[in-house]
Amino acid sequence: MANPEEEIIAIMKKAGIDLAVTLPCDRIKNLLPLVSENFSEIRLTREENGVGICAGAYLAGGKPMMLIQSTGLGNMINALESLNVICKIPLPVLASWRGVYGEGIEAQVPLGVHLPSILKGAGLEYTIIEDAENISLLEKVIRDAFENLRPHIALVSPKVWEASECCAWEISGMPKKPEVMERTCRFNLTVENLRPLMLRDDAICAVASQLDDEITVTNLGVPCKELYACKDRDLNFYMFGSMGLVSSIGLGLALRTERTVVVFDGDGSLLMNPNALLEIGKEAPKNLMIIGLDNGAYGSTGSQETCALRYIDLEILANACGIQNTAKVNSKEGLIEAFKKFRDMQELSFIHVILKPGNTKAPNIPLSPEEVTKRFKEALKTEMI
Ligand SMILES: Cc1ncc(C[n+]2csc(CCOP(=O)(O)OP(=O)(O)O)c2C)c(N)n1
Repeated sequence: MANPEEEIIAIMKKAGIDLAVTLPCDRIKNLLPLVSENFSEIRLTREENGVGICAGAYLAGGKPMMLIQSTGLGNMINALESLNVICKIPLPVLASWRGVYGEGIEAQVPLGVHLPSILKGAGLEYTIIEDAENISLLEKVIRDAFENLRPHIALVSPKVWEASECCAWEISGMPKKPEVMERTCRFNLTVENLRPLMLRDDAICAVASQLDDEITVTNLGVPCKELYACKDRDLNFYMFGSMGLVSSIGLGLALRTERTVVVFDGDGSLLMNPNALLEIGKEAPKNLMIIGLDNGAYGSTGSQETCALRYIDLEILANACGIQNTAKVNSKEGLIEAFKKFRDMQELSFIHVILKPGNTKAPNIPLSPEEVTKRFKEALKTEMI
């Protein structure tokens, strides 16, 4: 009989999974090298980002799946609810369920024990896979997620691996690799401070005036309304929640389409989840452009000051995360020039736009999250990698 690890790979392949998004757990350390060998993989720095990346990949026609430790569900719940549930975006998750069976780490226990009731209370679908005999339940988990357009979590007990003879981890040489790898970080850390001259809406409309067949993904709150009012298109994906994940959604999309993906992110959101930029810098898709709309404030909630105003420069942050093509602008002309330059260059880029705080009175978007999702996915169908 095959080892459970191999059975899981076979199930994922049969289900047509084409992207695995992972963050390690010791209990699945023999599964992960097989995942790397058999699937396109993105290695996460935070599980929540995987929710965004997988949503982007799905919207562009992909069949992604996450493989993580169950603790990661603790930082995914808001994203699952305010992105997948409301937009009806499927996501199968294999979660190595810690804290309940044969647990040696006390810190794993409280969340692990309560997870089933937390997931139930949150209305999220889950299936417990107790032992190796029940691995085939994973097939149903994946099918249910894609048929019913919802997240479905497989809580996989450590008992599953007990009799396994799989030694993929040792063979992979994973523990040795970091010692022999050369470090290669390149930085360009000089930036100019610019004065804010325009509003977020001016910046959004300036970029919108240049859009042709690019995809846009826009941060939650007022920026979506401003883009909708300025230039609604089927190729605009508007976010309604999942703060901090707009650039991750852009990454998931960029990896599966040849179109240029233009992300409108915000300073508050980038600073809520700066590590989203790490996965982006590492994957470095050539067709992804992030426009960091920096008004130094949480504009949509009343313009409360963020750290971007005085303490951190977002261009340097992007650069430090491995995004080498960056620019800082404060005028429409400067923004359009940088936009055209990076679009033609076809390299991963980040435009830091210095703005005044302030919202326009753009009305609410008269489309439901589900309508936005359907319309966008349909518009993308014409061209897939
Ligand atoms: C997890 C979470 N915390 C807080 C909020 C409330 N919220 C919605 S939009 C927003 C401000 C976003 O600020 P920024 O990214 O700077 O964009 P801006 O509105 O300034 O363009 C906040 C705090 C939320 N939706 N989700």
